[in-house]
Amino acid sequence: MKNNLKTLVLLAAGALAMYSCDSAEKGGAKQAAVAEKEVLAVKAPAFNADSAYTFIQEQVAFGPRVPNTPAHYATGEWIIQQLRAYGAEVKVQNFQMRAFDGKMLNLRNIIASYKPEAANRVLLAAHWDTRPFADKDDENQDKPIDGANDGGSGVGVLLEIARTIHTSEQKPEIGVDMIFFDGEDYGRPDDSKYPNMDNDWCLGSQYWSKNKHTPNYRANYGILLDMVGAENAKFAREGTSLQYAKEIVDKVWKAGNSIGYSDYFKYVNAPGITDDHTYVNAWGNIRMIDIIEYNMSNPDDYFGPYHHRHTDNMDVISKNTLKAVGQTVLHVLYNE
Ligand code: AHN
Ligand code: ZN
Repeated sequence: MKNNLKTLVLLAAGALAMYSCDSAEKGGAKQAAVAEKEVLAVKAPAFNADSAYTFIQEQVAFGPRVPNTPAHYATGEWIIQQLRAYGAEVKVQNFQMRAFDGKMLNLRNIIASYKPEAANRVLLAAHWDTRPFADKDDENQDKPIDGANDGGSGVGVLLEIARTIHTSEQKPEIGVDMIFFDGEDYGRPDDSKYPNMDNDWCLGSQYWSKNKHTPNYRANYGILLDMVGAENAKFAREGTSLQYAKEIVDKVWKAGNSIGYSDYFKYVNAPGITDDHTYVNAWGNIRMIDIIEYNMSNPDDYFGPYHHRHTDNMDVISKNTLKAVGQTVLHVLYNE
């Protein structure tokens, strides 16, 4: 009771203080009500969608980031270099895994940490490889895709969050880790001559979930970003995320809706899918949600019309969507 009272008084004082500042410019009781509400949430620094967009362009300019190619290696070096420039402690996991087609892939998971000493941590993730084929396309199915959205967008948003944490005076209280998973998109095409198999997608997160970058690594929870850049994207509450981490879905959707992105974070439940968060939850024992575009207008395909097609290029990327996702994730980080 005593504490509650103290909190109330502090909130009222804060509201009054903000009211008097505001009133000089705008005035009105409405401002006071808004100010009182805002005292409860920390305002995160602004997410710069122009910069995130440029990070996607830069990735695409390397060429498709297909494992065992020079473009893939060079992109990995570039991601490491960016993260170091933005003040993160960076660890790289080098490993090999066999793909569904028998090829041995040289893969790298890249892990960036802010405040590595903090016990309370949030883990962000995205995959940085691109699909070696365009198996849903009508043409050039055997050629790799640009992966501007599938791969590029998640990395672009994470790099921009890294840049924001580094350049803002204001820092999150919690520690933040970012994992750039490799080998996510080397799954077996549906019509492949190779036999069906389990666990053909998400090779990097499978490896990391069994071989953490530091022994006994813990995070309070994780947020995976996959296909977070397409124009007019809708993010539904994905089934695997709800199964393992419903409170985190609630937290992130509430954050997105509270700061004005209700057009993106929809209160719609979608079927569960296999993505990197599946292995982090099931094998890595860390609850992680997936912010992934859900195609609400096509009951036959979970994913957008560009998915695993050559149309997954810069033309599908929207700065508004990047802003909605990046600002929402920053809001969550800065309110922990
Ligand atoms: C399935 O297609 C079931 N999972 C892969 C999810 C994915 C592909 N994310 C990006 N590309
Ligand atoms: Zn994909």
